[in-house]
Amino acid sequence: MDLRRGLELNENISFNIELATDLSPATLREMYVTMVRIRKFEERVAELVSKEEIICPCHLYIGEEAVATGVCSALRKDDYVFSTHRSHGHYIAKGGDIKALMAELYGRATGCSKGRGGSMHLASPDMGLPGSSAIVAGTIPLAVGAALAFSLQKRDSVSVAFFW
Ligand SMILES: Cc1ncc(C[n+]2csc(CCOP(=O)(O)OP(=O)(O)O)c2C)c(N)n1
Repeated sequence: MDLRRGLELNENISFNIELATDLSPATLREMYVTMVRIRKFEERVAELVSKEEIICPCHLYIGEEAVATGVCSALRKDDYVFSTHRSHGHYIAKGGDIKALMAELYGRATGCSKGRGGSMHLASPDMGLPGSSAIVAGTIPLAVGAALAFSLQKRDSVSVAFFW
């Protein structure tokens, strides 16, 4: 696929695609494992939804694993991410507990949101995922608010809004 197609007429747009060559083999392997972990989890969820074992609405993250993995691999535990209606991958990449995630999809009290949130309202505050919002673009003001709080606290944490 030609990624430049459609943009050729705009002379002001230039492309500077750099490979992340400074990442160590161990880091790359860890990132690959995270992507596979997300994919396997999602495939299992798809099966369970089709069998109506899981009845909460689920939006899968298949095909987007690299986005969450790449972003979260550059973050620390005390950095925040705010996630969307398609939040399983963000939760896993940020280091959330997978059993607590599955329990949440089953609506169990042991779920990461105590079984009250479901797929679209995952949270793992200890891992830097304060919450998820199914309101389109709703993560942007949340992340900006957290960034303002970090700034006022003179804390060097980063706040990320996933919004698609
Ligand atoms: C403010 C708002 N308007 C409408 C909706 C209904 N809605 C839920 S998902 C969605 C589409 C979101 O598209 P995109 O952000 O591209 O995510 P995708 O599901 O396609 O990955 C819409 C319009 C919503 N959740 N919030």
